[in-house]
Amino acid sequence: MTPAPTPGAAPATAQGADPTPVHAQAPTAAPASAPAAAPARCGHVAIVGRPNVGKSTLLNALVGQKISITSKKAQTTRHRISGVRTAGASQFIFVDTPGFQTRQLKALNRTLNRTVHGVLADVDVVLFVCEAGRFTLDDAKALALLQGEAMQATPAILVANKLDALARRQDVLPWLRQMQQRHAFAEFVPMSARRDTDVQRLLGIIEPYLPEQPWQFEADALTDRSERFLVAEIVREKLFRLTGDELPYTSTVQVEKFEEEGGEPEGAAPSGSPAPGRAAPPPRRVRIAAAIVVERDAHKGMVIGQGGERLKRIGSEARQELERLMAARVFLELWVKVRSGWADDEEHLRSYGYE
Ligand SMILES: Nc1nc2c(ncn2[C@@H]2O[C@H](COP(=O)(O)OP(=O)(O)OP(=O)(O)O)[C@@H](O)[C@H]2O)c(=O)[nH]1
Ligand SMILES: [Mg+2]
Repeated sequence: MTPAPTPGAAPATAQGADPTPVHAQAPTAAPASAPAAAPARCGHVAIVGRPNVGKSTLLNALVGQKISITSKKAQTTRHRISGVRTAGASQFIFVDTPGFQTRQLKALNRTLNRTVHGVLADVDVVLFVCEAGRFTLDDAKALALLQGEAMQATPAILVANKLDALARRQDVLPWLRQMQQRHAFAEFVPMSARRDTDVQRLLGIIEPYLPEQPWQFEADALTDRSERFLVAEIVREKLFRLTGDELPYTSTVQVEKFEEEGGEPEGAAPSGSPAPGRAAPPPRRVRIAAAIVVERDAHKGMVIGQGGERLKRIGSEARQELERLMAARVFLELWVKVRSGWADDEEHLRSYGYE
């Protein structure tokens, strides 16, 4: 791991990360430096598992702000994204990963798996997420990742998620005993990423596994990714949520323009309420243009919808969410572009930001 600056210092730019990390909108009351009593802790916590078990939902809950997109469909997350939570003297750097792919091995899926492997190589603790009471062949393949030699020394915590959806709660104990046989997990946490008390309890369970070392991000940092990256992700989320099953696998989003009109520069922490006696700064305005890239002409029609209705709705939902996240007035222009074979072409994948 790279040497870290002292708590409160400027954030280190993680390898491959965007240069302008997003910060909490209202800086928390957390101290600029860790209290002297407790030693500063800081560590990377990977969140891994098969697709659709709730990894991104969990990341957002742990961070306390939505930074990673989620949907009912598998293969929602396609990039490594870090979410930062600083509480007391401890800084948690959670790393969300794409669901480990075990089926079609297109270039895109190989890329997703490479991302998972890359993350695991350099973390202090792993959250292995599955659905409480269920353990499928795909879970087993994802778990095998933790059983390679390189991972032997890294503690792994079993997160048995979606406990709220389990019909017979009494089944969870015998199931946990079976899980104990499958891997030497350091902790077993049956929970729901949708319940705040469960999420807070999980934070407490993870904390002792963070090494004692200075923080790597400022106390109010939320993610290592830039607003520009989050724009592409949020548009992709609306696309996933508002279109049929086939589309997600064959589409991606490319931000072609991101321009500030006055106000604060890109990446600056949005300001809270102005100091008494001072005029409020002019509202921040951001002009964004993004292309939805699909593989076939037929898909283009699916995205645009009857009379352009669907594209309009994708744009309007994305814009509303971006305005909240960026505390800005957002002008979002979207269009659809056909690039056949992009998901099976390593060159294209790189140009769209896949690692
Ligand atoms: N009932 C219930 N549903 C949940 C819970 N956590 C997540 N979900 C739902 O599970 C679905 C998948 O969630 P995601 O967070 O996108 O899953 P993921 O593991 O990140 O998926 P990929 O990125 O595709 O690998 C979404 O519809 C979530 O709302 C939970 O605790 N209970
Ligand atoms: Mg995800």
